[in-house]
Amino acid sequence: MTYKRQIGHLPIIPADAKEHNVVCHYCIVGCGYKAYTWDARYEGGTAPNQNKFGVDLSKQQESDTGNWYAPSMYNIVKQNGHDVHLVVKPDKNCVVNSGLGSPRGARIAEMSYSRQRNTQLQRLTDPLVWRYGQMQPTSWDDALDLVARVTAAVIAKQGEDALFVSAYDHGGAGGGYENTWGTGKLYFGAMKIKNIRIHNRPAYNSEVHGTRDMGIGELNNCYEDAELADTIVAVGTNALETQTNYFLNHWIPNLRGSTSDKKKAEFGNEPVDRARIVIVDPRRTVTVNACEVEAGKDNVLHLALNSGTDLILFNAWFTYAADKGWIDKSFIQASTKDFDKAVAANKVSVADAAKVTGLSEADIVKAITWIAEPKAGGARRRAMFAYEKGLIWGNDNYRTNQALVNVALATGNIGRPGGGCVRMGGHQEGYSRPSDAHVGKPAAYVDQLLIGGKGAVHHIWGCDHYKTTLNAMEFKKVYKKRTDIVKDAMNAVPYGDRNAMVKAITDAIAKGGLFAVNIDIVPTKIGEACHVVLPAATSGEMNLTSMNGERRMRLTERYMDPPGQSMPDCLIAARLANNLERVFREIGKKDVADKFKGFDWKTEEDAFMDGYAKHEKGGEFVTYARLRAMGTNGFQEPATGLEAAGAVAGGTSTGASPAASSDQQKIVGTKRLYADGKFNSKDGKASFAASAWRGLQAPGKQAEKEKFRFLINNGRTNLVWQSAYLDVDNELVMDRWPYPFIEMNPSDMTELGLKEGDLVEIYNDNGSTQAMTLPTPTAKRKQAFMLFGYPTGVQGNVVSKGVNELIVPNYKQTWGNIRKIADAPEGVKHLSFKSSEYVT
Ligand SMILES: Nc1nc2c(c(=O)[nH]1)N[C@H]1C(S)=C(S)[C@@H](COP(=O)(O)OP(=O)(O)OC[C@H]3O[C@@H](n4cnc5c(=O)[nH]c(N)nc54)[C@H](O)[C@@H]3O)O[C@H]1N2
Ligand SMILES: Nc1nc2c(c(=O)[nH]1)N[C@H]1C(S)=C(S)[C@@H](COP(=O)(O)OP(=O)(O)OC[C@H]3O[C@@H](n4cnc5c(=O)[nH]c(N)nc54)[C@H](O)[C@@H]3O)O[C@H]1N2
Ligand code: SF4
Ligand SMILES: [Mo]
Repeated sequence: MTYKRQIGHLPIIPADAKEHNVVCHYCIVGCGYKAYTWDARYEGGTAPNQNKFGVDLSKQQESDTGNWYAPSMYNIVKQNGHDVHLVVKPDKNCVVNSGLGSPRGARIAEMSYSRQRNTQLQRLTDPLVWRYGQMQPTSWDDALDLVARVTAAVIAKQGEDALFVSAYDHGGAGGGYENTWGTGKLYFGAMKIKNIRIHNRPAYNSEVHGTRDMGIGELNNCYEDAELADTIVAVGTNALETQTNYFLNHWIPNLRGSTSDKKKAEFGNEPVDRARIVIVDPRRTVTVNACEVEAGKDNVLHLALNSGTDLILFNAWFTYAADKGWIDKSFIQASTKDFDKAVAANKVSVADAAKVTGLSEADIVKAITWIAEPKAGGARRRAMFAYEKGLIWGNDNYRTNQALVNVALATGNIGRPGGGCVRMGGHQEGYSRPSDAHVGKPAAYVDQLLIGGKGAVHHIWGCDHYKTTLNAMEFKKVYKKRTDIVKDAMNAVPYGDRNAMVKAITDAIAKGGLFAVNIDIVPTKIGEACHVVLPAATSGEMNLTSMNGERRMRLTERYMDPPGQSMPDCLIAARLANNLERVFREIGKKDVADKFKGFDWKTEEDAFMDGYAKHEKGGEFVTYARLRAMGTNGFQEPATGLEAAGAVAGGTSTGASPAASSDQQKIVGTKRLYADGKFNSKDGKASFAASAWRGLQAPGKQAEKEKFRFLINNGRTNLVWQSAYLDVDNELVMDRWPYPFIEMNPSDMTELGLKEGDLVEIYNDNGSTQAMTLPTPTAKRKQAFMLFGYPTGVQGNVVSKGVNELIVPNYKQTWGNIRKIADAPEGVKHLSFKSSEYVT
């Protein structure tokens, strides 16, 4: 019997099991999986013709066989109303992960809704409305009518600016092209909503305006570039834990020196070495540890800089490379502009950068030497630059992003094999929406407007600000007060009297109340404040498309029924639009009602064909049928044409017209962006940026740093996906982390009288929260690292409201004090506090 999973025997996948393409719906990497389903009344056998693997399972399989699956990859679910066995296992033939799973993706099956096996019974199955003092189930018609009437009444009286929206903009679960189009067409097409924010930041903007404004999209290379690079530069990304199989399947082979054949095939006579890696992170991560073990310490340079000082480091590299002439002059000449201006504006000495960053001058020089010094024989060194939340949610985000791109551009590393200057990524991507130009730049700071009493109705799609926003304590305090005003008013009228109910709600709004609607797959913390909760279907329960960090687009096929009455988000958006149209017509606003036409979709495929296929670059070549045929490898966006099936992938387009083509034709994609040296600007040139250092930029951060003793660095860990929304009732994760950990140096703990597992309070002028101590000998003194977004202790409570001039938040630079609350409680006593570092 597997530990706590209550499985004594796993059924053999029969030869006739249905096979579905699946892309892991968690992180950006988008590993390929296959879902196998078959009737729950039978299983396959050990003979080759009786099982899906076609092998003799009565014999011992080799150690890295693909002919097995783990208990976490198994469940019993409903498919078209019938019980079926479900196995979701990594696909060996997917070029992204080559059969690797991760502690998140390898659990897709057991994290599915199953009444048969009691997994994810927390899932929302019916629309819920606030009725008689609590949330009660109801029909879609009833719930949508209430939402539409209140929303329409508010818009009719106060205009669209009174409708506030929070919505994901990503791919994977709680996203995807279908669902971003559904929500986008509703809020940016039928309406022009201005007070809207994205799931992970308090405004509607880009995380990476910096690179985009230089003419360079942030996902410009392919995963193979990590196998071809001479040097990988990893900034604020803990890739082993957060982009796991990209790291394991594409970085590690190069760091081990096992990609030489690929390099020789690509680069011919250039000297070929195993890769070296520069890691920029104030903290020693397990990624640093893994690189040291796999590449040897001599090939790893960890620059543990002072928090938030990346910008000046990059400017020092840029200055040094320019001085030495370690730059790609012909590329700079042909494809860029403003190089000389940027060199002058960003000039900084290695000595000055060393002072600010706390690094040694020698290490700064060593890094740029690894990045840019020409190889023996004069060949250009190929460097790949990868960054994520340590930069994106860091100090002076816009300019720091630009300062890094400056270095990549100057060294000729964009659009070339073994190069790229890219986001590592968070979720997969899946953005398809009408123009957001009306939102403006800088966009509205939605959280602060809500805190300031603005907004009448709030629609929240698949995000939980109570756990994940900044200044979260203040946000929750005000949000609860405002939504309670509406709840109290709703309690005072009979639910069945719709006119009286809508009047009571709008009167309460006039008194500072806020009417809140949450669309999610499980009950959330912010959902507790809401008046209507609508149940969404998610990946695997609907057909869903998205792309990964190398723009690889695939279709995850529906392999099971959604729980109860839940529906895909795009169809919820469409039904909401239908109801708004009806209500506006009823109240005599025909012109407004007409704007909500065009939402007659019956399926998610209708939403896809209305959105992606019509509006995205190359979308005319992309259909569900073609994606299905292209399996877990799909194609890399943008699509450029079609070719006959059986032709070599990656070839050039035959120019076949999409109309004349059959579903058998393959979609031709784009391996790297900007391979032709042309960028996203009017003249096709990328521009260098002036990005001089200006200290801790966000208002209040410097003062906070001076006032409080500990850096409260924060982020992720391998086992936990995001705010643990699927894990709250799950033993695997909650057993390991009943409380969010806070990594602390053991000497700091001794000073504060703390032992391992003790509960501590973290506090500053923004708020307070709690965590469990995790002694970490490699942690620097006074530098703590806390798990973010956790249900039993929200790190965002102590993050200030300080943002940059484009309203991009700065979660990482947070300072606070720490004090003991209690000895390790019972739920913590069984935990291991051993180091997570490994040695070989
Ligand atoms: N302090 C601090 N704060 C941070 C960060 C940090 O590093 N430090 N990082 C930020 C980042 S990068 C991110 S991405 C955010 C995450 O912030 P959120 O997006 O608010 O957090 P998630 O846990 O990803 O919440 C996703 C919600 O979507 C729901 N969901 C899942 N699938 C579906 C679906 O198919 N349909 C619908 N409708 N809902 C679905 C889940 O149940 C869950 O409630 O946090 C940000 N906040
Ligand atoms: N296991 C797991 N994987 C995930 C997720 C998850 O929840 N769990 N979430 C996904 C999502 S939505 C996202 S956005 C990504 C995030 O992926 P990452 O960005 O890799 O994750 P984080 O842990 O938020 O932050 C990365 C590192 O930034 C460092 N950092 C902090 N301050 C600074 C600084 O001033 N400079 C530099 N250079 N580094 C700094 C932190 O020490 C941390 O090690 O992960 C994705 N993958
Ligand atoms: S690395 Fe990311 S995409 Fe791959 S299995 Fe893990 S969570 Fe899923
Ligand atoms: Mo993210």
